[in-house]
Amino acid sequence: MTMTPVASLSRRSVLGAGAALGLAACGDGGKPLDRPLFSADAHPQGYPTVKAVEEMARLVKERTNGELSIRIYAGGQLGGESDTLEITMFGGIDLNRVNLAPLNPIAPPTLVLSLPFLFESIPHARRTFDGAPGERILASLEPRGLIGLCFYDSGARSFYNTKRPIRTPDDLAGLKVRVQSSDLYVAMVAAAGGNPTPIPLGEVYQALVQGVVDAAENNWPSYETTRHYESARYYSLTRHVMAPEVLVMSRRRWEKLPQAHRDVIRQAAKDSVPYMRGLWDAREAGAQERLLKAGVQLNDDIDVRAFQARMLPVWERFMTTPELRGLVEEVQALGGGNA
Ligand code: GTR
Repeated sequence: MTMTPVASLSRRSVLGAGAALGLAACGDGGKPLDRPLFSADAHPQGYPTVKAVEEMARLVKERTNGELSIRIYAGGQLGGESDTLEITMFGGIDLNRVNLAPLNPIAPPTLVLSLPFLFESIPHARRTFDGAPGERILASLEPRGLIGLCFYDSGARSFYNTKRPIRTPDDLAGLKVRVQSSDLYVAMVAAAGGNPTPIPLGEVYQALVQGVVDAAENNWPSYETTRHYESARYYSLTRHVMAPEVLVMSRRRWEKLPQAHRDVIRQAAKDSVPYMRGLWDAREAGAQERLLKAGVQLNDDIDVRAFQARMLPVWERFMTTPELRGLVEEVQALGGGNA
């Protein structure tokens, strides 16, 4: 199954969101725009990613003496992540907090951190995001029109569904599984035994209720916020992907900023990361506790080896260049121990 190439997506969404943001008079005239930076997030107010960008906005305002400010459009107001990313590349949205998955078709190095069962633990993932591989992956976005500012935590993604606990790949057989807009996720779910269906996050609740899909996969906080647990009660701790969230900026907008403002933005983004981690850890633990009380059926008896064995061809299919394989090795070298 092939995904829609980002470049061929309809411009309707781009123009629609541009109009919503009042961008008609804000072309590429070369003059700095006298307005806040617009920032998109699929998650609602109060979610750790939104709060992290609020914190970054506070720092940016303070450190530029109010010359730069950021206005956040949360809750997917500006569209799904693939669409808003396209708009960001065009320059219609300035900042965008997305998961790594919709960047997979745009910048191949992002595939590395999305590989199933790449990380041994969350500390391993964090060392990678903070270290040299993370920096290189963020930098790989620049030729694609995006400035990679920082990674935010996203915990581990696990499968949940409306039918049964998932212990082995055989339990996924016959289930229609919603995935994000990434060929890697499509291949991963197919290899794990399910039938992958790419759907934007905002449409998944309805798709689960109506039986258009039987399953999805996500971390605890997203599973709670989206209320997917109301119909998909079986959460199985496969922890198959630990890919991070990313904050990107439109390169078009970036290039219009004076160097001093660019430095402030980069630093403020980095400074919001530890703040976000604190929020994330608390939110993840809280979400799990609340969901179990709400009747979610947790299964943590997972045949991890059986899932891992099925992922080998997926790794081979996507890690096609020496650059990508080199990055994988660098990430693996950061493993070992949970400290
Ligand atoms: C969440 C992530 C979102 C979005 C969502 C999804 O974990 O924070 O950015 O990617 O998953 O599955 O669409």
